[in-house]
Amino acid sequence: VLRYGTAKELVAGLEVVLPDGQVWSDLKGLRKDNTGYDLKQLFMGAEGTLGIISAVVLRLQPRPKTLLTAWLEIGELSDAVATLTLLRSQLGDCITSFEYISGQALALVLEHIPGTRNPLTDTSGHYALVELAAFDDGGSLSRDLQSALETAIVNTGVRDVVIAQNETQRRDLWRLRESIPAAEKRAGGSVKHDVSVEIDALGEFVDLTLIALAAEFPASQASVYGHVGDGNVHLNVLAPASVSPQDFKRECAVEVSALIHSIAIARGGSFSAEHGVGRLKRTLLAETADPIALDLMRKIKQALDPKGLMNPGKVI
Ligand code: LAC
Ligand code: ZN
Repeated sequence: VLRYGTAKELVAGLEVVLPDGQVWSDLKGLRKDNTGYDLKQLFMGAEGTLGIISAVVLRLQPRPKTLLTAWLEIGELSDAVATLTLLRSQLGDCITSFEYISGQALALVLEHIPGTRNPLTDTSGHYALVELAAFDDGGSLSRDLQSALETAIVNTGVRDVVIAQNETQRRDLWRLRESIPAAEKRAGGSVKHDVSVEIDALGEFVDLTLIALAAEFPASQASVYGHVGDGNVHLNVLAPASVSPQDFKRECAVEVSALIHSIAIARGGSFSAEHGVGRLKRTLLAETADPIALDLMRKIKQALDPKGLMNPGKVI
């Protein structure tokens, strides 16, 4: 997303089977086309409630030749945002990933995922995984990255850096990030969230939410990680050590989510940055969406699927 845009931005054409059986097709793949409404955007993210997508034209990008991957220890989450801003100003748009990993999330991975190893010494800090793409052997980008990281150590709270020296090390770093959902599951499961706020507000939002969580649900554990470059974090909440994960989820999931979503929404954020609405968040959408937006969505649903055939009970 950081470099190439969201999936929605990378779709250049769609073919859709409509609820009445007609097939709407626009697979020309034009980069520019301002002839009327952008119909394809209606069907993306509609979760199958307006039609069934049966073909897609994707905008492709050349595959980079070299990937440079670094694991950073930072002082706090807002340092991740500042560091990303700094790296972008020095390195441009070659940054393809910038993921945040809280110490708690890392500790879960190291405890529950066999074969994982901490690249640094402890798990008490905050971490970021950065990846850059080059279209040559990466020699000059590597030098630029090192100098940018030196600036980041002085200016934006970076405390320590590990740079992958080969593909195995690169995969090992990514595994630490990508195993977090599996580690949470092995720890008994979590109450999951997928929130986004305006990127500069991300650090403050997470700090505030963690304070509110600690006050309302003492000793609950937060596993925070995600796509800092997109302003999107997963703020997942695990049971206190003294409570069984099943009991915690049964008794507290609704209130925990209400708390986190209310803080995100109050800050102009989203309660579903990437995973959609489905059944779970349908009521939340109805309760919190802008009334004009909701009215438009209902009219579109009614116009395209008056019999309510498509994926009933989802989204709207
Ligand atoms: C992730 C999934 C949960 O970021 O969105 O790992
Ligand atoms: Zn995610």
